[in-house]
Amino acid sequence: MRRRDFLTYSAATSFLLLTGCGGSSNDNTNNTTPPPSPPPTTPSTGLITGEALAIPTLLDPTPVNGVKQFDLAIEEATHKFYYEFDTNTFGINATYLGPTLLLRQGEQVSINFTNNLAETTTMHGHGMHLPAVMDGGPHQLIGVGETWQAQYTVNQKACTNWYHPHEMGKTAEHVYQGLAGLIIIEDEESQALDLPKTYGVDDIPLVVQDRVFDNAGQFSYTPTNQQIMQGYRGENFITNGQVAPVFNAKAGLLRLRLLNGSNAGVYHFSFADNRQFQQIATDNSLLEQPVTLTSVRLSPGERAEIVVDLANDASNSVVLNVLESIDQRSATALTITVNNETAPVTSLPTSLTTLAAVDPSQASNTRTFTLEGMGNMGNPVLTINNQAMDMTVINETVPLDQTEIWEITNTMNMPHNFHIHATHFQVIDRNGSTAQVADNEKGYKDTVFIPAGETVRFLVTMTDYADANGKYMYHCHFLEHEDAGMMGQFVVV
Ligand SMILES: [Cu+2]
Repeated sequence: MRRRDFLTYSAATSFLLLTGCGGSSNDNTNNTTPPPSPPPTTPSTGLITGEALAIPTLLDPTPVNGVKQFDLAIEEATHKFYYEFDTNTFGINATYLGPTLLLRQGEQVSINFTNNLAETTTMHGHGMHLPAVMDGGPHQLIGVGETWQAQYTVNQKACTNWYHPHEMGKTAEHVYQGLAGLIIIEDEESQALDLPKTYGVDDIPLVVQDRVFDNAGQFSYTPTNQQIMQGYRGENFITNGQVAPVFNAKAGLLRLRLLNGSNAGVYHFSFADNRQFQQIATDNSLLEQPVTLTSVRLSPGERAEIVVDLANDASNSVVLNVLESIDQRSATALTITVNNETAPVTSLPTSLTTLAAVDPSQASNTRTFTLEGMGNMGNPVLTINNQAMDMTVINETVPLDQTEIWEITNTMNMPHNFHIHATHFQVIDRNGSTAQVADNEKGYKDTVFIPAGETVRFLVTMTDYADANGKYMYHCHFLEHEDAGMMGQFVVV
């Protein structure tokens, strides 16, 4: 464990010890008559907490000539974060966030986004392996009142992806307003595995974000130049659009699909009692075997599927905490109340999938990317290889079917990450050391965290969709950084 990480985990642990003392009031071991409890008070102001977890709707597709058609409407809305305020938001078929799309490998889909906002936006399939024109990046603008269709054949392994806007210079603000939703991909292998997989019952999506609210309970997306440089983070953590919600689970295995949906927070998820859990999937695939952890780090855009064993927790509560490690803020992400029913799955398979071997000697080329800060506090400009994102420039031309090493160096004194469109990659090493690649990042990834001053290398092959005019993006997924220029374009030929 590197020293920086050790400091972070120490901070997380001391927080857990503190919150662990709070305890529940369900202690029945004392036979003396308890003092009369005060009458329950219903708060009427402030953030609403402790509500039943909102599970995003699983959107029913309409079959049209063998194509599964999903219809989504991007809309202005108001959402209840506060008792006394209605917060102005954007949502997708909802007042905040959007429905979950369940796709199966090999099927044809048409995902239709209608923009009912008063401004243009886009909708990108993050983690999706698809043609560039269906990617929903900055070049696929959806005009006011228009419908844009992402039509493709699902062509990748089982994983948890997501969709969110990606308009040049507007991504951070549009995501902040509430535009994001999950895409769950299944394949024959994942369906055959004895994993918790009943959506909303033992397979739960958790989109975790942080927000700043103003005095009127409105989102305050007003980053200063300094906050653009450092990333815009808030003190209020929300899970599926709620503060500290509660989910009732059966005693047994519970699968949580975690998405760091924040603009610029580095999240460490752990349980208040510091119990072990298993990570079973990274961004773009299952892991070959479950990996045992007590904390999992996700930078913006990254996903992890974790499984927690609640078999011995009937009638008790288990708390999932989130620690944001840049600002060192922590919160309850979810309280899980465990009932007396037995969950259908009580043990995990030991083998989950088979992934490509990580063999850097197969690479024909190394492509280097340097993440840099330019400009100044009055005019923050963030670049990759000395270039700020320019819609008219193709920064990289990548040959089809050739394995490459991409080497990303973060020259700055702040963390970044690196996300690529088009396909997944596999991390080779960190700072030249394969030992620094954690077991839980050995699955297929599309976003990788890069601490200050460090270098990450990954192996990537563009296997499909050659199109000299089809622009894919690579960028830092700290959304303020992306919007301030830390992004580039590549084509596959
Ligand atoms: Cu960044």
